[in-house]
Amino acid sequence: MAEVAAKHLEGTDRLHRHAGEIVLDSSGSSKKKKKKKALPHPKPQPEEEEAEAEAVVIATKRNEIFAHEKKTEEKKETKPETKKVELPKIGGASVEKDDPENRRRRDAVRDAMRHAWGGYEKYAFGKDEVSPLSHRAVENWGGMGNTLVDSLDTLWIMELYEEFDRAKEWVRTKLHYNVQNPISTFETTIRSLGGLLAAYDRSGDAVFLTKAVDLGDRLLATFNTKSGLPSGQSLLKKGTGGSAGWLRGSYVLAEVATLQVEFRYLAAVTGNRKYATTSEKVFHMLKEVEPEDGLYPYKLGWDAHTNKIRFTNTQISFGAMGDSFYEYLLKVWIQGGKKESMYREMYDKSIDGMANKLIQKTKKEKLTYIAERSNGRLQHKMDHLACFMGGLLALGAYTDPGGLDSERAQRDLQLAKDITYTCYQMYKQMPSGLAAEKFSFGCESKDMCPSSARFYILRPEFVESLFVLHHLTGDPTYRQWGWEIFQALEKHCKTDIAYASLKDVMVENPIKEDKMESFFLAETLKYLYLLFDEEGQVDLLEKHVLNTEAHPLRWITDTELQKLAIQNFDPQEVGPTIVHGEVW
Ligand code: DMJ
Repeated sequence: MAEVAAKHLEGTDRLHRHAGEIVLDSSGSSKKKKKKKALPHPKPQPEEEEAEAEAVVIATKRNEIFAHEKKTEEKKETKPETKKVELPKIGGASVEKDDPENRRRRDAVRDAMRHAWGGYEKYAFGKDEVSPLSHRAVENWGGMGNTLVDSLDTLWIMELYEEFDRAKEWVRTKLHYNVQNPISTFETTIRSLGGLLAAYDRSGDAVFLTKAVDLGDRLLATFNTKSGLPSGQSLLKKGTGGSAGWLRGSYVLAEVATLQVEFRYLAAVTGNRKYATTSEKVFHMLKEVEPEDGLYPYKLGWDAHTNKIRFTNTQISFGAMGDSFYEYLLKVWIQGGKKESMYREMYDKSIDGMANKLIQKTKKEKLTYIAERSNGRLQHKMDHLACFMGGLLALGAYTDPGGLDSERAQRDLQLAKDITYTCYQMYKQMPSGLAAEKFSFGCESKDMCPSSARFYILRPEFVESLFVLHHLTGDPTYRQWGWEIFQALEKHCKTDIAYASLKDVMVENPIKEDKMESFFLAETLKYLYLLFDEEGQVDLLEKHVLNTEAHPLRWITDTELQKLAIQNFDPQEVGPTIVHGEVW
């Protein structure tokens, strides 16, 4: 173990030196200006080949490496129709450009961010979270400034540059990753690593990259397991990983397969392919055990006899535990310039499986939902979490290699619209106008009803789909729905200093709970802002990929991709560099 840690730290120091060489200006605080320009991005610093080969004994096969509002306040409940869209409208706002009402709504979302950030800055600056009712500062993420780091690119996108500069100064002087307690590898990757990388991508300020390299190296150590699957928990200070006791040694599908967008970007900007090859190996292992219908049970184990993944349950879900695995199949493919066909093929197979086996419609209202499956039997329920699928399916349709007019793309676009309409009803049918955590279908008197989990924790998935669908189709209905949600948030969740979760959305005046997750600032408010924004700050078809925490990262260039690629993946040869795993 000592050897492992020493080796790990050597690698970290070396990378720090690289990052150190490319620091441009991370100290100066800029004055407020209309549009802050990103610093020119430092050139990637290629790592010495030998040292790299020593650090990562993994090779990755790639199959073909190079191979949207109405101007009136009138509420409508129109179900967007599927019609063939001739040309994708990037930032569909173009059809309603310069609409003052639209700008007013965008600015209202920006005021909400100012309010939430203001409360955090006043009462909990640099702490993981602020409690929106008691004003307490909470360190529940190991003390890594979770809310601050997760909010950086939202501040930048909303042009809240003074706030951004103060946050950057905290990152530069106070942020460290000598975290003692076990933290979630997945959550830390998507929130902290993703947050730092998007801040770097927007601003070009190397302070964020330096911190990201430090964090990335520590997180990378969790891949040092017998299988090469990353441990669910990380001990960042020691540079080791372990598994949470309740999992009894199993891995969670979404946790092991929602790290790759972040690590690939880190590889591209540092020129160090170890981040890409180590994390991408997971997808290759999953490919080896791909189910016929492309639907993966969400608990995984490692079979030491076959040297392959084995499934340790039968539960299929596009909600909790499974969701973002399917998301990253598509996004990794898009991130690499749509060249690595294995990822797109896996995505398409899974979506075919979903469309053929899990998609259901309710009897009366004809609401489309994605059922779950266990032991081969359908379970008629859907998590709020699965509402991101509207946006994902639309993105998959607009990028379909067969074209948007193809049968598959049209099927997926229709599904995207239908699922998003169901999610809209999940909000609209609740007395509070905000959705519960989980829904059941085919209830006694109704088509759809919240299950026992009636709380709302400021989740973003529905507004995520609204943003993506509006961005791609330009249909103003999605803006109208987003404005309705925003008003419900203002009415029920706003506190004197921030925004609070709700205990039960089934009552007209829900009780607030003393909790504001960082994803409210990172995702919910960002998606709402982008939904009304006309500046085209995010371009999903040409330039950006959003990680699962809504952190936008530019695509990897062809040259970068070539450097990251290692041909001739041989699973027998790519055992772990270090065998280690702790169970807590
Ligand atoms: C976020 O951390 C991410 O969107 C993740 O993929 C799912 N859960 C939360 C938001 O609900």
